[in-house]
Formats: sequence, structure tokens, C-alpha cells
Amino acid sequence: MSEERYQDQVATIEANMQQAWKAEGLDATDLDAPADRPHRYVLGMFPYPSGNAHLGHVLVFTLSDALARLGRYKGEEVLHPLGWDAFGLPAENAAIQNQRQPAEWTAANIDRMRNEQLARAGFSFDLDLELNTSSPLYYQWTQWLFLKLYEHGQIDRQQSWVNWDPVDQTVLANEQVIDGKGWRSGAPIERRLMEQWSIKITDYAEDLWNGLDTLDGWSERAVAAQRNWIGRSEGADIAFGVDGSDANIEVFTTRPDTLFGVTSLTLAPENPLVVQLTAPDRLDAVNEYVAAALKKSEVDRQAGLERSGVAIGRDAIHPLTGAAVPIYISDYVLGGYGTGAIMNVPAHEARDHDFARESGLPITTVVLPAEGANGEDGALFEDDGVLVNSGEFDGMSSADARRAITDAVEAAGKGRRVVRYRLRDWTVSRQRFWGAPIPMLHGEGGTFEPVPEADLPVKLPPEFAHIGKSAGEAQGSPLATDQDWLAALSPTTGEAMTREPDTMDTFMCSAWYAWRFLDPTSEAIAWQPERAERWMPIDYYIGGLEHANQHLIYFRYISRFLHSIGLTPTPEPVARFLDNGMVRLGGHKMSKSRGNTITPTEIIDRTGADALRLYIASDTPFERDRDWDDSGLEAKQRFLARVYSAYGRWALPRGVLDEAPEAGEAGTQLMRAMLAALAQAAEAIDERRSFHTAVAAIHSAFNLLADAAKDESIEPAARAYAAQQFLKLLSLFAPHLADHLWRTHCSDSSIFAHRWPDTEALGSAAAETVTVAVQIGGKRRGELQLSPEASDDHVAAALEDTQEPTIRNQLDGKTIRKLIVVRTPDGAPKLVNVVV
Ligand code: ANZ
Repeated sequence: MSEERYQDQVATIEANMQQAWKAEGLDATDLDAPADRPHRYVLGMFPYPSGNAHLGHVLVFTLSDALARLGRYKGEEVLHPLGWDAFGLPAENAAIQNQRQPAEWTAANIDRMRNEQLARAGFSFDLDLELNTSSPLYYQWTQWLFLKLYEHGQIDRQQSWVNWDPVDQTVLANEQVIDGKGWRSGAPIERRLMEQWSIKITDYAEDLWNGLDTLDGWSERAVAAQRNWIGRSEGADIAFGVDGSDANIEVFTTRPDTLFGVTSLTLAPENPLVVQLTAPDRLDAVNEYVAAALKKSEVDRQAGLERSGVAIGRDAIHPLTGAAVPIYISDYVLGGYGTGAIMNVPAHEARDHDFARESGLPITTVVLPAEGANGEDGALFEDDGVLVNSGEFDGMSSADARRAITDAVEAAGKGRRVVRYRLRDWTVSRQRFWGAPIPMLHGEGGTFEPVPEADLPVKLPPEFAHIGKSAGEAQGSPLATDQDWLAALSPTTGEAMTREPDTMDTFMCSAWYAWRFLDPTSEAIAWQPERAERWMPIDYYIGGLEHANQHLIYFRYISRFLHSIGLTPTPEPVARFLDNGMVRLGGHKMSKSRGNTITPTEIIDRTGADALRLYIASDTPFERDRDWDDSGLEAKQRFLARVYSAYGRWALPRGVLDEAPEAGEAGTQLMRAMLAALAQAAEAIDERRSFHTAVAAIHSAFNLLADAAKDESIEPAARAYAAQQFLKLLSLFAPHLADHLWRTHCSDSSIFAHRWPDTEALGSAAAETVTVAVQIGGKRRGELQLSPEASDDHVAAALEDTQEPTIRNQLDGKTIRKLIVVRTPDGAPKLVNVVV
């Protein structure tokens, strides 16, 4: 009966359990469960079906699974679904390269990931609710959502500047442009003006901003990322007159306190006033500059180190002093932000400072660090301070002056307070095949009409025309060349029209999938609003922030929109957002190109899924990046082997004990401590999202049982009760072994058909832990969190299991020769001295 036995058995145990769970249907959700029953919606961000599940997926679903299983134990109705974010460019690229239809490639990948990869980890998904965004049954409703947005004035047809990827031949969203290059192709991005469908998310900028204050269940960094994306700025629009013209140039500034330091104005090259105001002798220079600027991406324009620019040969008139200041154009001023024009304050803004130095413009100091400070002439000072050279405003603080100068400008009719957001409208047109067709029809002379709801879905043609074509041949919108597909009739006049050949940004598919899980197979409705009442907002949403920030903006926007039309109960879609860290190898993100990947499948082959899951949830808080460590994984495998063989040895009486049996002091103590461990773990998971603490509780709870096995005074029933509760705790992360042991030693039914015990049943034993300092070779190396009752064996076991890197480094590959536990007067461990 040794630990090898677990190693030999694990593959069989896990396969058997997975088969049993499937047959028993324990993971099924009753979407219409009575509303007064507690509901728990746990959602891991749905994967893109690349064909390869990775450790990031395992981490996300290990956490979601623990939350789901705990919810079911507590008697809640749990929704824990799996879906596929299945549209997108890789399928198209694969089709071009490998001559496979995107639909076929995607379906094969999904089958592989579901059946061969994720299934082996034993996550408790209700697969009857599975959805796939590329199936017509799903995208019909993505199109329906587009029509709803259109109906409510949220869709615009705009000529807009887009990021054009010349290699992938497609428009990219701003965030798909990284350092001025396409996120996939790496090609330098060009700017092009194109007719696009866009969604007026900017209408919701203020709501999305204010809503951030309600996101108590989100991490600070997730909220900060949202804040940064929305980018709220308070300031003023100030109008400057133009010498010899009745035009006005409005500038947006967040620093009206620096108004007296303005020594020039700068227009964005694409500002329409440029054409109107440029002096005839400056036209050639200006045109040349504009043409060059428009070739650059927005990112490059802002990042550009050289502050180039040209004068347009005109002066603007200062709204308060009447002074004349020259007007320039420069590409660091963006056409799409603010008013597309700025006032230059070279003494107080770094870019303006550089620009003024390069263009030989005066630098006028108007803010000093403090009253009476000696401003160095021409120096840059960007902070708030006290005003000088600003007429009646001299001596005011920047904050007061912002108010007072804005008031003065307003009183003079030359401007007003404004709040601006960096958030832009959401351009959703994509010149791609593998996406949801945009349900619009084009008529003569630029007219358009929506496809009637009854005619949805607008299905993709079955064949992708660019299959197997070289990049040179496969250009433009694939659907634009399919004449049969394009032909349509106007639903109102019956005249010939042309279908919109662009498909939707895949962020649109993922912006509403949480609702579709509530009715994933309905052909009649996107989801039943009563179900949204019941299930939304999501209780726990889990995913990596790295890719998710933007998704969360769209998701929050769609939720707010749906709320405004009565289709979801709350404006925010996610009560608690758990942004997990990354699993790295050797300090680097795992990636194929680096050749440093480990796949979940190879680990499961080696150690089983339970060890993987227990390991991936342990030691490091889930929100931090973790470095993969084989010895940590192996320690978990050894731990599970110890559990396995201990249950084999203990010969516990069979039969489920729903209530704690009568017992003497030691027995009651054991049961109380076990219940406390369960309570502590449940609280750690549900309330604090501290999964690694819950795993630590599993280890210390097992030590309780191991110690109790040696205590003859404890009744067998008390031991059996504690051992049964322990399996429930273990099952949150190691469901296969826990259920196997349950069925072998306790009852014929699955452990998951049973309930979490009333952890207060024996009075509450506050699950205290004490911090135990660890000294190895005479030096302090780290700490352990242990129960105050931990025995010496217990401490030794905890040392063996810990993944604390500073301790691990000292222990790996060495044998512990001696271990001395120093205790406080009441017997709690305080320090452990290890000799290796
Ligand atoms: C004068 C000034 C003086 C400014 C000073 C700043 C400091 P945020 O916070 O991002 O909203 N700005 C305005 N519109 C711009 C555009 N289209 N392209 C590039 N820059 C633009 O930034 C607002 C500030 O960015 C504005 O305040 C303006 O410069 C600049 F000591 O006006 B400021």
C-alpha cells in the first residue's frame, strides 16, 4: 500500500470519475430554478478555439470550478458554462495557408480542445449550454443586437480614419496596433479614410466612467485599466479669433490656468480649418506636411520624438489679452481628440516646450512652484503652482486660477467648461470573412437599410473564397467578390440592393455571450429576460486582464445598453471580476515562438489532472504571475498519493454521516477543527478569492486527520466524519481523487451529490493560523501559515509541501537532517529551525 499505487491508479481513477460524472449529470443547471433559490453564475472567459488549450485556461477553469463546486455544495443553483469565441482572423489565415474551410478548422479545434484537452481536467461545465459564436444559431443574435443598437440610435455610418494593415489587408482597432505595427502581421500600419459602421459607445462614456465607482468586486488594477481606457479629462474649450478672418479656433485644454503663457496655437493636420486658413504662400509646405502626417499611425504621431510642424502663415488672437500668436500644424496634435487644436504653453507642457525650442517660439513662464520663487527663464515646469505674468490672476494657485480663468473666458463668451473622454466610438466593420455579417443593405447613392429581424440570420456563404490563395491574391473583403451572396432586395421597396460585405469585430460577439448562456439553443429569442433577472450580473467572472480590458469596456457598454432597454436587470454585467496572473516558464510568458510551452495534456499524462489543479491554485495568489515549477507540481502529486494511501489504511466505517456523531473531547475537537478548515477555505474562496489559502487549508486539514489516526482516544465515527468532510474540501481542487475515495470509503453516490456541512454545528472554532518563521542553515528563509495546534510532523509536512520559493530553493535536492520547532508558552509553533 504505498504511494506508487496512486501513481499507477491516477489515470484510471480520473477517467472513471469523468465518465461517472457525465453519466450522472451532476453539473446540469436548471436555468429556471425558483428565483428564491440562491443563484451563482460563475464564468471563465471563453476561449478562442486555437486548437490548443494552455495552462492559462487550466488556471481560469480551476478557479471557476472551485467556485462552482462550492456553490453547488452550498445548495445554490450554479451556472458554469463553456463556450467558444470562435470567429476571428486565425481561422481565415489557416484557411489560406492550409486549404481548410474556416468553419471546418474551427469545429475541429473545438472538438479537440473540448474532448481531448479540457475534458481531461474534469471541470464541471454544463455542456448542454455550450455555445459557439461562429454558429448561425449564435450570430443570428449578434446581428439582432446590432439591429437593436441601430434602432436605438447607437449605430453610425462614418467616414473615419482607420488603421490599415497592408499585409493582412484589414482595418485594425487601435489596440491591435502595437508600437505602430499590426498585432499579428507586424507590418507598419497606414492611416486610411474609410466608410465604416461604428457604435456610439462615446454616448456612454460618462456612464461607463461613473459606473467604475460601483465595481467593489473588481481589483484596483482592473478598475484603473478601465479608467485609463475611458480617460476622463476636465478642462475648457477656449476660442481664439483669427487675424483677418471671422473663423474661430477652439482649443481644448486641461490647464486654463496657463492661458497667459500661450505663445502659439497648433492645429492637427486633418483639422478642416487648415485648408481654410493657410496663407497662399504656405500652401505647398503645409500640403506636403499634411500628406506625410496622414501616413503615420496615431501611436507613432504621439510617440514621435521630433516635434516637427509648419506655420500656416496666420496669427490667432488671444481671447483675454488680444495678443497675436502664430498658428502651426503639427502631427502630435490628434484630429480625433478634443477639438483637434491646442494652445501651446511651452513653459509648462513638455511637448510644447520641445516644439517651441525647435520653432524658435517664445517661452513665457506663468506658473511658479511657489509664491516669490525665482523662475529660471525658459525652464519647463509642469506642476501646479502660483500664477505670474497673468494680469489680475497673479498670485492665485493653479487650482483657483483654473476656475477663475475659465469663468473669465466664459463671461467673455470665448469658451466653456468641458469634460472630455479619450474613449472613441467603436468601429466594428472588418474586411474579413470569418465574422458575423453586418445585417445592412446598401442602395443607390449611399442609402442603406437594415435587414429585417425576421430575415436573420444573414448567413455566411458556405465556402470561403480566398481559401488557399496567396496574400497577394486574397485581398480586400472576401464577401465583396461574391456576387450571388451580395445580391438582395430592399425589404421596403423591393428594389435591388447590395449586402454589406464587412463582418463585425469579434469583440461584438464576446460583448454579449454571457446572456446567451441563459438560452443558448433558442431560435426564437436571444435570451429570456426573466432568466437575465435571475442570473445577471455574473457573480464571478474570471480571466486575464492582459487581453480583457477592452473586452470589459465593450461588455460593460453592451450591458448598460441592454439595461436601458429593459433586457438585463443591472447596468453592470459583472459583480466580481477575478483577473488572474499568467503562468510563465523560466520567467517568460509561455509561447510557441520562444519554445517554452508546457501543455496541460502532457502534465495530466504525467501526474494526473488533480495534481495539476491543486498545484496551479496553490501558494501564489491567483492574481500574480506564477513561474511554473515542476517540483511544486510533484509535491502536490506526492500529497495526493499520501491522501490516497492514508484512506486505504484507515479502514473507515462506510456510510455517509450527515451530522457530526456524539464523541468525546478529542473526537469533538477533531471534528470542530475540520469544520473550521472547511469554513476557512469556503470563506477564502467566496469572499476573499484567496484560492491559495484554501489549498493551504487542505494541507493542514489533512495533517489533522493524520495526527488523529494515531490518537486511540478518538472514536472511529468521529474520525470518519472528519475524513468525509475533508474529502469535500479536497474535492474543490482535486475532484477526481476526492470522489473516488468517497465512493470507495463512504457511499455509492458521488460526493458532489452531497452538501457542505454546517460548519458551525459544533460551535465555531475560529480557524486561526499562526505565522511560523522558517530558518534554514541558520538564516531566515521565509514563513509558513500553520494551525496553532500543528504538531512537529505537521510542520515537517508543511515544509515539504510549501512552494514559497525562498524556502523551496533551500530545500530542493537536499535532505532535512534535523528539524527543531520552537513553540510559544501555549504550545503554538513560532519558529522552525531546519538543518539540511
Ligand atoms: C494647454 C496645456 C498646458 C495643456 C499645460 C497641458 C498642460 P488629456 O489629459 O489627455 O485630456 N491636447 C488637447 N487636445 C489634444 C489633441 N487633439 N492632441 C494632442 N494633445 C491635445 O490632455 C489634455 C491636454 O492635452 C490639453 O491641455 C492639451 O494641452 C493637450 F501646461 O492645453 B493642454
